[in-house]
Amino acid sequence: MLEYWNPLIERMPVDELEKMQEKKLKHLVNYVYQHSDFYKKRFDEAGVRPEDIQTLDDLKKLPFTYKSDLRDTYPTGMFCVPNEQLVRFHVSSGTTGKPTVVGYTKNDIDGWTTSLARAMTSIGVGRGDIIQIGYGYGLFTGGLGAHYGAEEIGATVLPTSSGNTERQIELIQDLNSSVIACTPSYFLFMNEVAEKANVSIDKDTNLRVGIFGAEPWSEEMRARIEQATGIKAYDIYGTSELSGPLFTECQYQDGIHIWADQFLIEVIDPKTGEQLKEGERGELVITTLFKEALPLIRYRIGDITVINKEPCKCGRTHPRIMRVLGRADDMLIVRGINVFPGQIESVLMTIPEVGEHFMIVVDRVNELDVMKVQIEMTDQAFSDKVNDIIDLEKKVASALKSVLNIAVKVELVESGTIPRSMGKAKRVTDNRNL
Ligand code: DLL
Repeated sequence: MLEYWNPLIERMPVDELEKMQEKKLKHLVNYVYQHSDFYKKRFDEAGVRPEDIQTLDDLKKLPFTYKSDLRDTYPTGMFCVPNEQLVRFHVSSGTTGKPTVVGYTKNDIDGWTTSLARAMTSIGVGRGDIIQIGYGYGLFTGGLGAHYGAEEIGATVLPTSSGNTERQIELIQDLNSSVIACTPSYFLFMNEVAEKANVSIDKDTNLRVGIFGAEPWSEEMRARIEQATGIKAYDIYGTSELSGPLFTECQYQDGIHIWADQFLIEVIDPKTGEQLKEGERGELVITTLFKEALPLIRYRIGDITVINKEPCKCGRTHPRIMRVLGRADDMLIVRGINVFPGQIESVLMTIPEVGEHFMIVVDRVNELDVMKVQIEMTDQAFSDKVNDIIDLEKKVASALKSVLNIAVKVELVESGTIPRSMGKAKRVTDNRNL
């Protein structure tokens, strides 16, 4: 049965939704102009005044904001409210530079929670479900974000956080968890640990839904997960700058619904900054329509996706984004050819002998880029015969070449050799920048 958290909003006719967006956008530009020196300066430099923004079409007159702006104004230079109005901070790990700090007012937390309550309801999760949250709790937004959404819909939360994998399996069994929320790579690892302990997620547990995100993953990986564990695997997307985890697919698993009353989305050509048409692949840009502490105007997240405004079979009228391929800066350029790690995953997951864990290693040898993919075989496919191994390496290399248009060296490694992840998986070792 189809359920909605707020049917009036979720099924609102598109023209009404757009009117609402227009009103909120006008309010937003005035608000940031008055409350943030950062935005005032940025608007002034671009020669835009709040009154220039009257329609949604005027959005393109506004200057972009970037992750580097958050870093340059570290920690709170872009905030529009004084610290005493904040109820929480989250801080990014800063693995690729200075960390970014996001502050939340009470209303910001409520808006975030509402977004997730709608999302979780749209995948048929609600009261009576036991949601085990295996995203990290703490400065990372995954744990607490999912937690608030799950409590809002009346589900029971089991806040395991990430790690302690044997105990996660025990609790799935002992407390009858019906939903698991964690990164897809961590769930694969959990399944591996369960199998070693002779526990079948499919037969020995009540798990029926997975809420997987925080990292790119492919349709082919979804097929593998669903087939191996008997659960329905849903994609969840969000970023810490926008709040944290925010949006999921609905039960039709056909794109991620972005709540248009809360966020305005565009897809642009990353080189020219021009808006692209619906259906064209480009860089996602989001404007927040409800946030008070850290509103973002035309924020260039850097994720590559496609917008789909077709009405969804579920009856929701809000636009969808199709599976996120990753950030533009996750893209590898190997001998001048663009390669997303997700493309490699898609190819590997169609080859039955290949297991779910892999590592892409890029080196520069004699001034030439060389890409190697290390993969583990599935236990069923494991063979001691050298010829079988060579044949499989050739098969995988040729499948990768036909999609990527570049020669890839394939190396089969022993099961368990590739590091497992309990959070975001690290799939690439690029030795060229060392
Ligand atoms: O990863 C928030 C989150 C937590 C989302 C739990 C979903 C579940 P950040 O650490 O700021 O926030 O990382 C955000 O991760 O820009 C994407 O590049 C990537 N990402 C997140 N979800 C997906 C997804 C959280 N479903 C960055 N598919 C984003 C592809 C994703 N990439």
